[in-house]
Amino acid sequence: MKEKTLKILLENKGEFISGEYISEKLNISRSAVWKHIKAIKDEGYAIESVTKKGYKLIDYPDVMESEIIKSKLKTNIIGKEIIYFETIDSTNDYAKKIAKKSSEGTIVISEEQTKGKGRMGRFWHSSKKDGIYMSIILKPDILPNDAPIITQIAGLSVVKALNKLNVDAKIKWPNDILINNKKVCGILTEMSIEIDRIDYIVLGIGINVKTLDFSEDIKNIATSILKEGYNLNRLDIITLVLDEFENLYLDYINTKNKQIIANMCKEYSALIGKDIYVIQFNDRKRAKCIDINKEGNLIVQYEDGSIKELISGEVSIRGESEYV
Ligand code: BT5
Repeated sequence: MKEKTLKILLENKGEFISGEYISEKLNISRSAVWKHIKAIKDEGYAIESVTKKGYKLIDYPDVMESEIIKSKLKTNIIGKEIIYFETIDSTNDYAKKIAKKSSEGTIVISEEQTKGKGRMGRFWHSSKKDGIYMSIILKPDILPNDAPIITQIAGLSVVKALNKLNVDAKIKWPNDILINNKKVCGILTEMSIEIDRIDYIVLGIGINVKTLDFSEDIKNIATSILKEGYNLNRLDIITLVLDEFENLYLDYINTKNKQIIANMCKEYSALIGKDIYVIQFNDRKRAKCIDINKEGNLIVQYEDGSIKELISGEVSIRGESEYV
């Protein structure tokens, strides 16, 4: 009943709700309502109580629990089911275990990861309550070859959400989100395929929100939203990212229009127009980034004038003196 009381308060944030209304709606006594409100306040929620007016939720702590996220989401499929952990090895690994029997849009989220993963077995630093570590289970009716577009859509949803919150974030092709040329978010897309169809995709998104200390190996390339001077709530970020994601994802599934995605990727690109290094195995070549094509591939021009299309997963991009 405490959860249901909280849900009513969340649905009416900023407005007074009478104790009588809550007691009638939940079929509990007024004193039970008062007890639940007290327990909710003890958890860190700011609630104003005024005689004859009732209770008004003013602010909530930065918790990521399923019901709270769901109450703020405007989505229809993404986040209908949310599985929340205080700690886990990797949300992607857990999501892969349950993907077959889960419905599309199910989210696995954790306050920390002990074995957060990047691409190709790399590590993802996931310190407790500092970031957003989540995986979305998807079952799109698209060809396996088109799966990289899901990574681009995820990158766009993070960057659009952050820009809506006035954070100047950009995409470093193909899967990093940067603030001031440092990495604030990484995306790991894993999938299971059967011959020519996708069984499921697990889309992992890691965002550094309040992290201030990064380990020695990444402290020059990594940053967090707070470190860059933006004091934002994880809950506001996650709900906005998921709302943006659902809109872009469903639009793509319905229209299969890659050009729109490519255009948005160009608009938010941290690379277009820049001189960079293209790194492949031990080879490091200077080039200028000139475009992102309809397939989502990066077009670069090397110093000898030749123009090449780069496919994600095959190359790394680095800046001349810094990360980009
Ligand atoms: C990525 O890989 O950027 C994908 C990261 C995906 C993490 C999410 S969190 C939820 C879900 N569950 C998981 O287990 N994973 C996903 P990649 O492009 O390979 O970049 C990895 C590299 O980024 C590392 O080798 C480090 O150099 C750097 N790095 C590690 N942790 C970082 C952090 N927290 N912030 C910025 N850079 C980091």
